[in-house]
Amino acid sequence: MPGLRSSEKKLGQLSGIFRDAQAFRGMDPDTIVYRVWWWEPVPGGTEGGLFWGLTEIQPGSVGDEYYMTHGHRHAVLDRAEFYGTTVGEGMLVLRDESGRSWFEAMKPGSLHYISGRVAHRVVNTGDVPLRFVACWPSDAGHDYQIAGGKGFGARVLRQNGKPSFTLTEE
Ligand code: S6P
Ligand code: ZN
Repeated sequence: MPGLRSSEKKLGQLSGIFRDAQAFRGMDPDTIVYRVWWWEPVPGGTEGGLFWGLTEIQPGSVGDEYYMTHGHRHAVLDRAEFYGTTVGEGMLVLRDESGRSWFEAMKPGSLHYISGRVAHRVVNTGDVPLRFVACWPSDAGHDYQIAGGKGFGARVLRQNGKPSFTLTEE
């Protein structure tokens, strides 16, 4: 099908994202953290079209911080997005322009509406690959600057064997 794409994100491409730099340096940079398959039925930038994607995040952690996506907000700021979880458990970490950070629990069947202007990142807190589908406008684009290791104001860390959403000063 024309417009079908895929990409994989390896640990080495997520430098600066995880808090424990020492643990990060001790890991294999070729380890795949997540993969994305998506369909662009119209060219990127087309007004009025939609893209559809599937993301699969592996279980794992860097130190006590669970594997997660890089995170972004949309380049065209007011463009929203839907996420729907199909397999696994995780947390959708969100941050609005005022700097308020919060999360939504992800589990099979959970649906999430991400308003425009809100940065979004997904964390796999479970023992199996976390899969979610996404639908977003074809002219949304991506701005990855917000998440250059900082910018979300929150981290999901394993504490006493359980995921804990922790606000940070970053
Ligand atoms: C696109 C949508 C997802 C992410 C994917 C990977 O708007 O939010 O398809 O691109 O989950 O995350 P990231 O932060 O590396 O783009
Ligand atoms: Zn997005």
